[in-house]
Amino acid sequence: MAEKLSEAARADALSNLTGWAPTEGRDAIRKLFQFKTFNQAFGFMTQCALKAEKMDHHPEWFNVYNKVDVTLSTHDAGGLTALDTELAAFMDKAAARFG
Ligand code: H2B
Repeated sequence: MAEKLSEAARADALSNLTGWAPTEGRDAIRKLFQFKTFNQAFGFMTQCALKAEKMDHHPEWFNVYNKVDVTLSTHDAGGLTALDTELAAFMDKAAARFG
C-alpha cells in the first residue's frame, strides 16, 4: 500500500506542482481548475478519469460548468501519498492542454 508522504517529501512534491494547496482539516491537497467552456472542463475530466482508472486512484471532484474543484488524498492510507502527487502532476499537464 502507498505510504503517507513525509513532511520533506510533501514540501518537495508541492513545490513541483502548480496551484495545489494543503486542505484545511485533513491530509489532502486541493486545486480549483477553471476553463473557458464546459466542453474543456469535461474533456479535462475525461482524460483525468482514464488516468485515474489506470492508476486505480480516484479524485474527489466537483464540476460546475467550466470549473472543476479537485481534492486528492489516498483513502486507504488516510492521507497524502505519491499517488496523489502523481495524479496532481498529470492534472496540471492535462489542464495545460485545454488552456
Ligand atoms: N482512490 C483514492 N483516492 N484513494 C484510495 O485509497 C483508493 C482510490 N483506493 N481508488 C482504491 C480505489 C481502492 O478502493 C481499490 C479497491 O483499489
